[in-house]
Amino acid sequence: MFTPEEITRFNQDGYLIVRQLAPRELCARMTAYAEEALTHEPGAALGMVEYEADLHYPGAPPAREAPGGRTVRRLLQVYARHALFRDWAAAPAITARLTQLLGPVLMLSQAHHNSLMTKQPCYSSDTLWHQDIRYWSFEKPELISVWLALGAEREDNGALKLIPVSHKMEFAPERFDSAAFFRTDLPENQALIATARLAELEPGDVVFFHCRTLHAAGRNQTAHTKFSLVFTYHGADNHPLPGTRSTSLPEIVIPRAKLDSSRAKHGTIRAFR
Ligand SMILES: O=C(O)CCC(=O)C(=O)O
Repeated sequence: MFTPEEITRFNQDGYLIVRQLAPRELCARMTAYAEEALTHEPGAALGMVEYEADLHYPGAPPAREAPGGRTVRRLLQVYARHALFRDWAAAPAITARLTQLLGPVLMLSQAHHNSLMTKQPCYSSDTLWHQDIRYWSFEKPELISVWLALGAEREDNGALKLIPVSHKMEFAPERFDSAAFFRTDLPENQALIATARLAELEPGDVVFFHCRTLHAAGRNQTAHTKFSLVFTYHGADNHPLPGTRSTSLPEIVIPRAKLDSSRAKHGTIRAFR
């Protein structure tokens, strides 16, 4: 469970890092799955991978036919791929904490994230400043992503950078470009970006972050692929809007976590209230 102080910090900053939530052995097994998938690309034919070249982010190969054009940026639909990921998605270490923030019944959205990021050397790209809410259409902007580092994450291999408190800020539409990236040419945006914090992570560390928290990440400048697993959750009282991409795949109802005695101690304090 989160302590009341952690919930206050999440609500204040829009993200929270919890160290060593996943065992190293689990991280190693997930990494082995990803390495195998990158070697054989089993999901490529089914559209279950995303290529760097398709997004055209800075640093990405210009086309799938270009050198490095088959560099996989992430393995998609990991919930459906393997029990390793399904079990993690429903692990009490995650879900007990999320119920404190999102309410008693948790849903996992398969329509974005639900992926294993594979930030590879040579051909990875810069993810510019953005809020993840751009990926979803829900009744309320109340979704939380859970980012599990499977290896060390540092600035030089493209660790996340997050801007504290940005989830509470209202931004005029002009502060974003046409692709919904937060513009870096505006002095008021630059001032905010200067407050960003780097999320340096060890394997097993988890970042919980709000869907309105501005974040970015650089490309991988090391010789080793960086692997991170990301799922996104919302409360059952927050529905995806019909006819949008958010309803393109079934929502997963996450079984209720078995709560330990610390729940009695800390209680349930919902965020977003
Ligand atoms: O690792 C990265 O490049 C960041 C990914 C990201 O922010 C996203 O997919 O929303």
